[in-house]
Amino acid sequence: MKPEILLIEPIMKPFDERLEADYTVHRLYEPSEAAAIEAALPNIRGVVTGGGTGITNEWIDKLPNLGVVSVNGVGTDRIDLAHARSRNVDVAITAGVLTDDVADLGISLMLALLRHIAKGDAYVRDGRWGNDPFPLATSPKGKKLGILGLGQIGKAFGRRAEAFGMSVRYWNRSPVKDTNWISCPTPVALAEDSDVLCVIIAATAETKNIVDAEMLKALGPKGVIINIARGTVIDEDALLSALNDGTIGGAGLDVFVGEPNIRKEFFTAPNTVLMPHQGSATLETRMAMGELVLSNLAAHFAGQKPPTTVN
Ligand code: 8YV
Repeated sequence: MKPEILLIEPIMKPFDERLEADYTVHRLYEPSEAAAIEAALPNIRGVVTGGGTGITNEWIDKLPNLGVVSVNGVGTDRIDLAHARSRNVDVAITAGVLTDDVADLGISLMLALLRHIAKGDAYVRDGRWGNDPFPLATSPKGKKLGILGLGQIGKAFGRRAEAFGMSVRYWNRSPVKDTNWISCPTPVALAEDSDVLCVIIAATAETKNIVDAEMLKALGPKGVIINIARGTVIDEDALLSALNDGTIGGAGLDVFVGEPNIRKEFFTAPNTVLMPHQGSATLETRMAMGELVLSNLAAHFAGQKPPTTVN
């Protein structure tokens, strides 16, 4: 008998096929499977989900024999890790394999903002070249980068920024030992000392809206903010006001509250570059993530602890 698992959001075809080969797969996103899933609840022993989707406590509690949640991502903000532990459920993530691509996307957003890439693209396509002036851009060289949340991705962003001639400082909730970069005492102090602020802090109850009106004011009218973490770590009301009234110079955003139904005000906010949550979305990284999702699941069903369990 193949073990039964619940797939909460679609996964790339090659991994879907391999799941299908090794497990009985129930697809929560397929309305036609709802009745079969209700009947199978006691048999489901594993869950596969995405970092942005997670799983609710209600669903964890509906699955009495659940032992593992294998997350296709590193964010666990949509999973109550303590609750999962209390039910003896291991939650495993795709640690390590997406670091470089997420950092690359953050750098892309930074350069796109500083060098007016999106504006330039529209300017050429609109036939304005030769008719209207185009604004001078800002060089990253010699500028100060602030990193809010110095985990693996923050460090990868910082190393890349140094290659562009930027100096790096950060704020982190706990002390970071293996770095020579300057540690700022508070998030506001970090923003005050940054030309570019990269937000890559884990989304938790404590970090909700950590980037608030005060931080944005401290970043200032020439400062730009990059968010490659989660929408919830920025107060979006404060961000939209700060963009519209020139409190800050611009924003490069890959993540938003309520994705994909984001606030329409972002469409018209000045000096913004928007991406549809694509940090880890390269073929290479998504293949590596899929492998890790499957190997974490396989480890559990082989009676081992999934290697990248986080709870
Ligand atoms: C994915 C992510 O887009 O790792 C994360 O937490 O947000 C991204 O890598 C997401 O997990 C897909 O659901």
